[in-house]
Amino acid sequence: APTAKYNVLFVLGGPGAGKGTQCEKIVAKYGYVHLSAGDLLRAERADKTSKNGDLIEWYITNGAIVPVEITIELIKNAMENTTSTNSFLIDGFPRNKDNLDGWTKIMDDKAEVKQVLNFDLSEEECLARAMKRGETSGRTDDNVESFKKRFVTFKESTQPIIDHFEVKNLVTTISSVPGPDEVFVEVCKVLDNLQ
Ligand code: UP5
Ligand code: MG
Repeated sequence: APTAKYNVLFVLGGPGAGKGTQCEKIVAKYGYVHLSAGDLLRAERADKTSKNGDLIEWYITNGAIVPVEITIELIKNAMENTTSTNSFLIDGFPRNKDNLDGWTKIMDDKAEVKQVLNFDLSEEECLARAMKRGETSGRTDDNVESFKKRFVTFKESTQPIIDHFEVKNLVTTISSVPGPDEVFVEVCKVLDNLQ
């Protein structure tokens, strides 16, 4: 029998805009499985048996986007290894045209993108939050130099992907200025209307 397609929500927004924070809340209330592309890449980088560790480290530290062949494999494996649900939050992906083309090629017939949540926060606020988190995160890209590169990449490469989904009427943009609980109220309005 044909299996149902995966339900996917993409979660986008600038570096430090609150994607991961809101995804945790969505998981707790709605039971999606959260796949952060950045977390998957950091785990792969930490895996001593991976041949891609050094390459991933270079891209992350430089705020650049890892070639999609690597990222899509990690996402696809994580989806296929999940048995509890077929609904996924994909956080921080697709970030550029290479990512989108890779997704379309590998996943388009297996997954339906129901919605794109776009968390909106100014560069100044994103920087402030990332630097504060950097005091404890241990992330090699939570420093001013890497952050500036991440933000340029977001504006130049990721915003056009958000625009692409906007044309398909799939995007809801939510301000990340208020506190996490207030932002989540707006997220719930979107998710309560999805089926
Ligand atoms: N915070 C959160 N919400 C708040 C609120 N409403 N009010 C006040 N504070 C709030 O939040 C950041 C900080 O802000 C936290 O301290 C939080 O408590 C506070 P977080 O939820 O972590 O924000 P998030 O948007 O998830 O920030 P993150 O740094 O994870 O975003 P990035 O997009 O920069 O990082 P990601 O992990 O997605 O990617 C990292 C790198 O991996 C990329 O730069 C790239 O090099 C690589 N990558 C790829 O190459 N390909 C991919 O597909 C994905 C990643
Ligand atoms: Mg994150």
